[in-house]
Amino acid sequence: MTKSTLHKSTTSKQNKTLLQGRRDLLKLVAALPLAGGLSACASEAVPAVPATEPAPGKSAVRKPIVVSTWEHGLPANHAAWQVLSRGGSALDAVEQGVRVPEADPAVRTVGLGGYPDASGEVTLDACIMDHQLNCGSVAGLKRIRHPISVARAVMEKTPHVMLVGEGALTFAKAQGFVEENLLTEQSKQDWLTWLAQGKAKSQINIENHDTIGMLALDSHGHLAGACTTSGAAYKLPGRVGDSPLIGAGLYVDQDVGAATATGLGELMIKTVGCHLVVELMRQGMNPQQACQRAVERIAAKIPNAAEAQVGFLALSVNGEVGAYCLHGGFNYAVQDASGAVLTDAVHLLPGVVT
Ligand code: SD4
Repeated sequence: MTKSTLHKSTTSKQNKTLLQGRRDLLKLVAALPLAGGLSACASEAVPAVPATEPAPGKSAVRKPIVVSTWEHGLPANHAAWQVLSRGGSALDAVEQGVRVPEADPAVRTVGLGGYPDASGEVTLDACIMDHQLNCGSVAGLKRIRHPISVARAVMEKTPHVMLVGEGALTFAKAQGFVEENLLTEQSKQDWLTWLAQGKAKSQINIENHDTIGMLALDSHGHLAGACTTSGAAYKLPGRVGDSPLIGAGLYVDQDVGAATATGLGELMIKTVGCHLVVELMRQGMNPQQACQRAVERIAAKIPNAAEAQVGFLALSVNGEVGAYCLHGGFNYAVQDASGAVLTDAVHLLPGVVT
């Protein structure tokens, strides 16, 4: 990273306070009639849609550039930037970038060391997409550290888009990927604690998500995206989230731009969220406006959406960036020739939660 400007929003002490605040907030929001309550909050919290960049076609293209969800997007972007800054492809950049958190056991929501499902098995979901609608995906993949690279192999070496479960593992091994245990001691202990607590949290909630979604625009003007996760902590075995689903957790259209998502996958699946963001951009919205509109759609149409977190991140074909989330606390990393920045996304509901 040649230059790094990090804007960190919270300390861990603040986080604890905010967590309590989040719980209070959720109780409050749960008590509101959904449509009226959320739109009332929205109008207070977000007086106007801020356009972070000029409208498409009105400025020079900002490239190369790479953007990622969450703070672990910073080192991931750094790896992607090594590819982009040397004239490499967006596709190579996003694959190399997201392999960083996949291999990091400290990132508890992606790859090695990720939270397991309810049976104690780490199962991974990932997808990748290029500027020509080529895409590949794996879901419920066990014992392989880099599902994103398996997804790329599905894209490039099979006539299919998606492989799941045992078939995905068999394919990965045939491609030379090595099986290994992905359940670290820390993840195992946390899982045992969860079991001992009577499975208090059987679904994703605001504390246990942090998928990495990455979008890149290379020096040739090509877009690509990648998304990879261990999914909702302690999910039902067999549960698949949005992250490996083209259109839900990731979408790329070279005519318009790209989008990726984080949060409770069921909400993105129900709205085909990332495809929605890209289509809104096609209709003329900038990435920021499109992400906001997609979150508003989820909040307005899905009962109890406010009990979960949802965040979208988008990149236009001109290199404009936008992000928006339901609850404050979602941040995203941007890297271009001017340096690396971590930014808090604008949110629909009042308050910040982490
Ligand atoms: C899923 N969207 O499986 C993923 C989880 C996630 O940050 O963490 N997102 O639903």
